[in-house]
Amino acid sequence: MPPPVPDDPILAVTGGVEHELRLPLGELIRTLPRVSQVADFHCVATWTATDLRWSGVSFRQFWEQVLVPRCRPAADAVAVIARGADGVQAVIDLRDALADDVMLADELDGRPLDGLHGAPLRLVSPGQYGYKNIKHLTELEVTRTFPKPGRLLGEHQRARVALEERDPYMNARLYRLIGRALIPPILWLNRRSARKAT
Ligand SMILES: Nc1nc2c(c(=O)[nH]1)N[C@H]1C(S)=C(S)[C@@H](COP(=O)(O)O)O[C@H]1N2
Ligand SMILES: [Mo]
Repeated sequence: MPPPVPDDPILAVTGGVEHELRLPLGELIRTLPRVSQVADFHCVATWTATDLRWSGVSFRQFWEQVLVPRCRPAADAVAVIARGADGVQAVIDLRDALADDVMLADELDGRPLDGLHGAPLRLVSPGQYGYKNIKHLTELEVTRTFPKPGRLLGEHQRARVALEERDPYMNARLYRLIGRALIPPILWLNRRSARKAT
């Protein structure tokens, strides 16, 4: 179940900053120029959604025009931990977060994001696997070190699709084989729950 969207959603900036910030999403969206892009989306478990039109604001513009002047992040900051309202989080290396195509998106295919795909705001980083694209984004924690990834299905520090950085420890080809083998049972479970819901 997607987490409920509060009446006055905010994006908090915490951690390695001089001033923490709780920014209402309305203000975030009004402050920065609107951008959009069409991109493919790759889940690490091997499925891909093609030609998605995202719109919102650029993460780099948010960083440069809002976060840096208002929060003053530590000079040695290396990453942000993006957190969703459902408690799911991902570490985004600043080298990836500040790429041209990383967005804070509030619309998908011309409509406001729905609960399934991350309402009200989502981090979109098409160059990285889906698990870095945090939905229901509520907090960005600035960090000065990289947390150690978990051993089982751990989070790769970069998770760049082009380099097939699926997992910090497991060989990418083995990961891909396991992911593909799991598609049929997952489809079956999906269809079964869709049937039950109707
Ligand atoms: N908040 C939150 N964000 C999340 C997830 C999640 O469970 N919670 N799952 C991640 C994973 S693994 C993938 S592949 C994508 C799936 O995006 P979709 O649900 O829009 O297809 O969301 C990512 N972002
Ligand atoms: Mo995923």
